[in-house]
Order: sequence, then structure tokens, then C-alpha cells
Amino acid sequence: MLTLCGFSASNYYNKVKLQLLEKGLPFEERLAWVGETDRTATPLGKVPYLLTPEGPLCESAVMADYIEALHPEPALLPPGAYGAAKVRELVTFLELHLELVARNLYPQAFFGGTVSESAREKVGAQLEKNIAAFGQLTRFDPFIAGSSFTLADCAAIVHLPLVSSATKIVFGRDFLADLPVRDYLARMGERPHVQRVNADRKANTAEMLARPKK
Ligand SMILES: N[C@@H](CCC(=O)N[C@@H](CS)C(=O)NCC(=O)O)C(=O)O
Repeated sequence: MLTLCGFSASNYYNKVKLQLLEKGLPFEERLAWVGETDRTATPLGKVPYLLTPEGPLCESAVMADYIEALHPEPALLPPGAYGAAKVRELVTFLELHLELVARNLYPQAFFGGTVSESAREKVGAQLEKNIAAFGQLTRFDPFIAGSSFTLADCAAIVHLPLVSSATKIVFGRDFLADLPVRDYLARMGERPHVQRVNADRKANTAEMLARPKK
């Protein structure tokens, strides 16, 4: 049995949770807030981390590959090496070039803080450039990598809403508005497992915000 550790407000946690749900694999969830993680499993204290019968794993991309290797069917990666690499390319773009850049806005967008004018400008310019490049790689027909649901959808479904709302709140404009992201997310939102992940996310976010600040 696999145990997914972390919390359901986390986008990276939800990427792996959605993969496990879409593949129909049995797994347990163990709540671990930031600051309360098992550092032997996740030396940087990041979530998610995965407890496997063979030992722990950290880093969501590593977990995703492990899960695909352990349970190839139903496959969330295309069978050929190139197709699989194209899916991983999208995940890397989503995380390295979109989510990690937009993350600099979260303190102001979601946590009542402020981001300096110069940081806002820098992040805004980087996001504009990176989103245009991401648009060249995506398909949205109907899934983000083409005709089937893949690991890239697990990533897009959890990361894109954050990029949209953070830019909307901080810049007054959704930087993803020129891509067919809204329709895509609405389509994905019809999937029962996406609905479960989103419902758990909302409940856990309320719980997280109600926790006493340390
Ligand atoms: N590269 C990591 C990113 C995970 C990550 O940043 N998780 C956030 C929660 S969404 C976290 O644990 N933040 C606390 C920290 O970085 O100390 C992965 O893919 O697993």
C-alpha cells in the first residue's frame, strides 16, 4: 500500500493524488503540514512525500514516474519514448516556468502579504514570456498533451488555476486568458476524481487558514 503524505491544499500533493485516483490505485492519505513532515522522508520538509513498501520518496515528479513504473495500466504516459518525453516536457514547463515563477506572487495573492514593485515587475515579465512559450507546446484538444489524459493533465489541473488567480489578484489580469484554459479546466472539472480533489482542497484550505499562526 502507498501512503501519500502532505495536505490537500497543496498543488503538488494534489497532482500525485489525482494520478493515484485516475489510475484507480489503493492508497492512504496521511496529513502532514509544512513544519510537521518526517525529515527522513523529505529532507527539505516539502510535501508531498510518498511512503512505499520499499521506503520513502520525495519530489512529486519522481513519485509520478515511480507510480507509472509500478502500475503501468491504465497508462498516464504515452507508450513511446518521445510521446512520454513530450508529456514530461509539459509538466516541467508547468512547474519550472509557470508555477514556480507565479509562486513569488502567492504571499500577496493569498496570504495577506505584499510583494515589492520591482519583484512584481520581474515576475510579470517572466510569466508573460514563459506563458507564451507554454502556449506553443500545449494542445488542449481535448487534453493538454493531445487526445488522452496524461500526467501533464494532473499537473495542469492543479497548477493552472493558481497561476490564473495569482495574476488576476496581483495584476488585475489573468495572464492565462489568451489560452483556452478556462474551457479546459471546466472540461476537466467534470471528471469525478478532479471533483474529489477540488472538494478536499477546499476543505483542507479552510482548515489550513484556521490554524494558529506560528
Ligand atoms: N518540487 C517539489 C515542490 C513541492 C512544494 O513546493 N511543496 C510545497 C507545498 S505546495 C511545500 O512543501 N512548501 C514548503 C517548503 O518548501 O518548505 C515537488 O514537486 O514535490
